[in-house]
Amino acid sequence: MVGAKTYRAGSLKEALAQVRRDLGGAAVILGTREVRRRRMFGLGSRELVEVTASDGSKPVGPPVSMPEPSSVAIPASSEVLHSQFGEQLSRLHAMVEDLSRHGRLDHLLPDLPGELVPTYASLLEAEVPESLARRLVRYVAERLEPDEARNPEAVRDSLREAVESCVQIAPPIAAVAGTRRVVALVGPTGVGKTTTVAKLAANFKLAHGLRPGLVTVDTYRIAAVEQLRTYAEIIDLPLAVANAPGEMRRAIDELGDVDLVLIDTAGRSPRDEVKIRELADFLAAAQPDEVHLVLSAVAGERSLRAAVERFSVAHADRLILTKLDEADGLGGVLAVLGHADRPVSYLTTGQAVPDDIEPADRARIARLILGLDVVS
Ligand SMILES: Nc1nc2c(ncn2[C@@H]2O[C@H](COP(=O)(O)OP(=O)(O)OP(=O)(O)O)[C@@H](O)[C@H]2O)c(=O)[nH]1
Ligand SMILES: [Mg+2]
Repeated sequence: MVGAKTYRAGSLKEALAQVRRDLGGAAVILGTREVRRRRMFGLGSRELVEVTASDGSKPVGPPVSMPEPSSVAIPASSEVLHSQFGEQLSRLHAMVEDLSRHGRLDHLLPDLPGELVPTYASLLEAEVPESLARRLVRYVAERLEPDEARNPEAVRDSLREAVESCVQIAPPIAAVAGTRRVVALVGPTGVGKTTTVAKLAANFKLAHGLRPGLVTVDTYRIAAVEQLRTYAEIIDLPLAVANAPGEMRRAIDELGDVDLVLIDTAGRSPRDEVKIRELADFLAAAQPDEVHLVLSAVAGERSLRAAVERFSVAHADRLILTKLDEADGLGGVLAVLGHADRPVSYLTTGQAVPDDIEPADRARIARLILGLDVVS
C-alpha cells in the first residue's frame, strides 16, 4: 500500500501514464489539478498537471468518480450546487482540451521526432502561427541528430538560429554631420511614433552630437502638435509644421542647418486608405531617405500584417517595433517579420525618452521572441 502519491507531467495523458506505470491498472485517481506555469525554453508558458493517486488498496480520500446517489450531499443552496457543478465542468473541459490538443499534435507531426513535439507546443503557446511553428521545428529537426534533439540546449540553439533566419536587420539611421538626412515615421494610431521621434532626436543630439530638427504633419489634433512641440522644447530642437503636402519642402527648409530631419506623421488606421494615400502625398513631397513603419509588438498578427500591407503605399522600407515591454508573446511579430520582407531598424522598450530605444540586433530579437532575453 502506498497511500496517496502525486505525479506531475506536462499533460494529463502523460501524468496518467506515470500513474499506470507506477501503481498499475487498479490505481484510483484522487484528484487532478494544474499546479503551475513554467516556461519551456522561455517560450510562452505551460500548465503542469498534477495527479494524486493511490494504488487502490486502501481508501485515502474521496476518489474522483461519480458518487453513489445515496452519498450525494444536499448542498446548502443552489448557489453551492452551481459552483460545484461549474468547477467540475471546467475541470472536465480542461481535461478534454488537453487530451485533444496532444492527440492533435501527434497526428499533425508524424514527420517530426517526438522529442520536438514539446518545442512545437511551446511555439504555439508563444502565439507563433502553426505553419511557421512547423517550419521552425522542421528546421531544427533537419539540423539535429536524434540524440541532439533530446538535448534542450541544442534544441534551443538551433531554434534560435531558425528564428534569426526570419529576421532582417536595417542599420541605424545614417545621419552624418554636415549632410541632411530626411527620415519619416509612419504607422497606425497610438503605436509610439511621436515618442520614438523624440527618443531618436534626443539620442542623435545627445549621444552623437548631431543637429536634428522635427517636422510634424499631424495637424488634425492640436494636442499632437503640442506633444511634439513639448519634446522639441525640452530637447532644444527646431520644429516646423506642414499643414499640406505643398508645405512640406518649406517646413523642412525652415529647420535651417540640420543634419537629421525627423518627420512625425499622424496615426492612420490601416483600414483608412484615403488617409494613408494623403500621408503618401506628404511623404512624396518630403522625399525622405528612409521611411520607418512603426508597429506595436502588442498588436496581433492580423493587424500587424494589415499595417505592413497598407503602409507599403507610403513606401515604408523599415520597421520599428515598439512596446516590447508590454508584449506577452512575440509569435505574431515573428510571423510578420518573416513575411514582411522589411528589415527592423529599432526596438523600443518603454515610455522613457530618450532611454527606452535600441538599434535592432538580430540575436537580441530572436532571444526576445524565444523569451531567452528580457526587455531591460
Ligand atoms: N510601454 C511602452 N509605451 C510606449 C512605448 N512607446 C510609446 N509608448 C506610449 O504609447 C503611447 C502613445 O505614444 P505616441 O508616441 O503618442 O503614439 P503615436 O503613434 O504618436 O500616436 P498617434 O500620433 O496618436 O497616432 C504613449 O503613452 C507612449 O508613452 C514603448 O516602447 N513602450
Ligand atoms: Mg503621434
